[in-house]
Amino acid sequence: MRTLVRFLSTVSESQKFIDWKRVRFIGGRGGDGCSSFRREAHVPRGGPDGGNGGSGGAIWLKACGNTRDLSSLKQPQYKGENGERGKGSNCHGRDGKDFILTVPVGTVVKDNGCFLSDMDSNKEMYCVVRGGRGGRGNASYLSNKNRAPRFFTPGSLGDEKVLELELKTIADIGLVGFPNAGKSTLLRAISNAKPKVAAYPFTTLNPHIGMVQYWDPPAQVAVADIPGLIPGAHQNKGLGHAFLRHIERCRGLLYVIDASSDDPRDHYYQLKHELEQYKVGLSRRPAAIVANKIDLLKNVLNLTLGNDCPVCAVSGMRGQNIEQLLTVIKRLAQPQLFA
Ligand SMILES: Nc1nc2c(ncn2[C@@H]2O[C@H](COP(=O)(O)OP(=O)(O)OP(=O)(O)O)[C@@H](O)[C@H]2O)c(=O)[nH]1
Ligand SMILES: [Mg+2]
Repeated sequence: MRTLVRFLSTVSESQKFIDWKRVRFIGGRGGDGCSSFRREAHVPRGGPDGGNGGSGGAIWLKACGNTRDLSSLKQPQYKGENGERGKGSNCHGRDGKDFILTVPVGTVVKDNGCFLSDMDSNKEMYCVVRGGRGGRGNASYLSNKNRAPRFFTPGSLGDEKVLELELKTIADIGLVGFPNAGKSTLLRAISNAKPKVAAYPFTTLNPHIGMVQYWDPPAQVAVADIPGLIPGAHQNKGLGHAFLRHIERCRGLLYVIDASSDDPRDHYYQLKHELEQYKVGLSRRPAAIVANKIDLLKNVLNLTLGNDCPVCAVSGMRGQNIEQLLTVIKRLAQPQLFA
């Protein structure tokens, strides 16, 4: 995970982040069997010696912690290697090589919307299509009834599937908030990630993951920063909808609110509403409100926010109350430690 984070933080914001792809996979064709007879001086009736064809290569997906998104799958179609034909002298054809494509950890494989696999751990492999079987050579048909078979079977075609690959980032905690609320500033303050921070909305265009390190007891918590949501995000307004899937798997959520805005309480309820509209039950995940930018407030006590989850008033920019925020994150990510 550490390498992933170091890798992610070096990726520029402008680079396109591809988290959905439809790809055609075709397994390699099996090699045909061979029809041949042994012909050699002083060996009368040498008999059938046609070898079997090799099997076609399969295509595998491999989850890799160093892969950021699905942009490495550049082609619309991938084909496994064909198996070789069988040859005379009982030579079997070589099997087609398997093809391994790397995808990021958290890739979900679907066939026409039907779930096939969730590649949620590093180095996990999933076979998307198998290659075809090699055909039989005429030597394999030799029997007492037929001492000179001439027939052979052709190799069969490999599987063919058009699959959807969808990346759902894996993190323990997700930061959700309106643009400019200070999500990226907070991620910089608590973790090793370095997302861009600027005073205009939609600075963050791609999800970022930061690792928060704890020492007592030693633990790491992955926190995801996604692009800002706007009202109507669940209907694909702004950048929201496309990125909400990256917080679907989070164990806990942090609603980051700009405490200096006119109605922070309303922001909180709007965010909850967006999450619930996107996926039923998402707004009921264990959560905390992070009231950011308290350095801009004259009196923090006047701050009114939702009363259905804990509130943590911080200033990401000044580093105020960050210790308290770290405790809240730990509690959300690892409730067993605080039971
Ligand atoms: N005064 C003050 N300003 C802050 C604080 N946190 C963030 N900011 C400022 O708010 C602006 C937006 O911060 P970002 O961290 O980029 O906000 P964001 O939520 O990631 O924004 P998007 O990526 O656009 O959704 C920047 O100019 C920050 O310097 C804070 O605690 N106090
Ligand atoms: Mg940001």
